[in-house]
Amino acid sequence: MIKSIINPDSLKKFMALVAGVNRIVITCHKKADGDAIGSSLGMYQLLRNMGKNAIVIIPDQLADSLTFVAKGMDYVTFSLNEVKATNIIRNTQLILSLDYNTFGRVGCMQPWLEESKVPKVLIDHHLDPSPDFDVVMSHPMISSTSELVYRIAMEAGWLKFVDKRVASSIFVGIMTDTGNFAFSSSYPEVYEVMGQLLTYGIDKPYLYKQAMDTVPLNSLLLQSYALLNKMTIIDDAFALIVLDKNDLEQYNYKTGDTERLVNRPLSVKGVYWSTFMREDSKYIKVSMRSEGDFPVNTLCAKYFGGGGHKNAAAGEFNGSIQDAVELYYKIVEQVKNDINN
Ligand SMILES: [Mn+2]
Repeated sequence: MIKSIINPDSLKKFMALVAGVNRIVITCHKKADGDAIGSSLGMYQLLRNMGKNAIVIIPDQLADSLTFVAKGMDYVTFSLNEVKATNIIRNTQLILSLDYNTFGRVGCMQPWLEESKVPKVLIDHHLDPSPDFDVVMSHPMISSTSELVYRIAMEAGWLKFVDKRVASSIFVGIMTDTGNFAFSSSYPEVYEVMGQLLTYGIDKPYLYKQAMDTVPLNSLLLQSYALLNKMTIIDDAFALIVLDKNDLEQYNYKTGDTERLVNRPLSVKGVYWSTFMREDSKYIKVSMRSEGDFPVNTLCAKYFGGGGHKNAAAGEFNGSIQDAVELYYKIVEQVKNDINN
């Protein structure tokens, strides 16, 4: 039995909003991951099956590795089609915000969403939802926003509108956000949801292969190079990988090519904190992963203006890659002091 978790009042409000409108915009965070695009497209297809004119707008270009999720479905990329996207936002009757907790996460779309006067609904599993939403369904204990979309469909009585496309999108979101059930999935109900998704005839081996085990050759080579030449391990416990502009150019870097690289050092025995710094065009992108009780979201919030989950977080650094690395070593000293005290 999958228990109801959505606040009944929020669910009722959400259902009333959906019932009262036709045009619905679904948005997710920039650099969409499997859960962001999976939950958005799952919700899109669900609402389409209910006869609603739903549209997904993503802030920036979807990584090649995730385009398979959208097979047979449609979405608009804001950064590539700003006129069309802003027109849709201007004319929508309802905005759904999936897999992010604040409009600061949608990049260039932020002012358009903030200025819109239509009701806004948050469906998310990150901590600390911002108060900018009319309805909030925020569940940090749940594996993924995709799982939440399924639970909302279930609790709203909309399961008759779930089909293979909806189920496949949701499946990809749960699988990717849990690292194929390695983390954030230590409760029975996530498997009950999975079991129900299988009844819609999804192609599990195909979706696994696409989502978890397919990379472009240059990505494989870049990640091999990074581990071999650009990784430092401190005290057998902390790992740092740094890729600068030259490294990225040398391997013809495209968005998504360093996906999951930050996780790799954690497979070394004893390493429980991994940091990856990448010199992007506008800032240094900082990603952190950890194991156990070591909270990387607080580090990313304190030093890199970011946040996330306890074991997976990210932020940005404005300055040179050298300065970012210098700051990292200061954080390491601080962390060591905290551990010793
Ligand atoms: Mn997520």
